[in-house]
Amino acid sequence: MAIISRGFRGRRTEDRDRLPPGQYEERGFPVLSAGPTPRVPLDRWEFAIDTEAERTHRWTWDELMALPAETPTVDIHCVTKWSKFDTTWEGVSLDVLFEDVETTADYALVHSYGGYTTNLPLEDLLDGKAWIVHRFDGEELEPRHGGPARLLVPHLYFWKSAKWVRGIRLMTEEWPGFWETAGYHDYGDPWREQRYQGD
Ligand SMILES: Nc1nc2c(c(=O)[nH]1)N[C@H]1C(S)=C(S)[C@@H](COP(=O)(O)O)O[C@H]1N2
Ligand SMILES: [Mo]
Repeated sequence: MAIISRGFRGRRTEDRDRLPPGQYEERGFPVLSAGPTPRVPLDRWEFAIDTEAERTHRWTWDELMALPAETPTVDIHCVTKWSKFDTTWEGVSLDVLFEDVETTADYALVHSYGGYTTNLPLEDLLDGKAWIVHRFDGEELEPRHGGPARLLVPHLYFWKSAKWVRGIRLMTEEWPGFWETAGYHDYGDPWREQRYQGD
């Protein structure tokens, strides 16, 4: 029995292969917030994409909820060295939100209620790589973890997954966000251990 289920679940060596360099596996869910948790009532919540041509695409909470949702299960990696395997989320793929957005911009600056920002190439938000999530582990996303909704970009260090997400500004040049301005890496690939500028 045990042997069969191990065959399905993957061997321990495979679990080790899921850990990027310098990371350890965390079973809890630490909270890392650079400031207080902003509270935004859902009837005043909105998400917006602003293009480099000054066009704005907006969604209210109800409009976001009416879009087709996905339930990604992903590993997440924080630059403070914890990784968490098989986290389960529910939310809207950025591919859905970008469907009608016309842009030639290469960069995105994500901004949050509360003022947090983070930058990444636009292509890292597309093709099934990123979501606006509002549920975690089958429950409403807790405010301290970014509720009502946060960005989820699991292939980059978790500081790119902006909590309390409010919008995305598209830009022709890269503009560093909060941690990137403080010396963290502009891209932040955990597999290449891009923690700080120059890594
Ligand atoms: N708005 C906002 N988003 C944020 C942060 C923050 O301070 N403010 N911290 C980032 C960092 S460094 C990490 S590791 C994750 C932590 O998410 P968690 O608190 O849900 O674990 O959120 C990221 N998103
Ligand atoms: Mo982090």
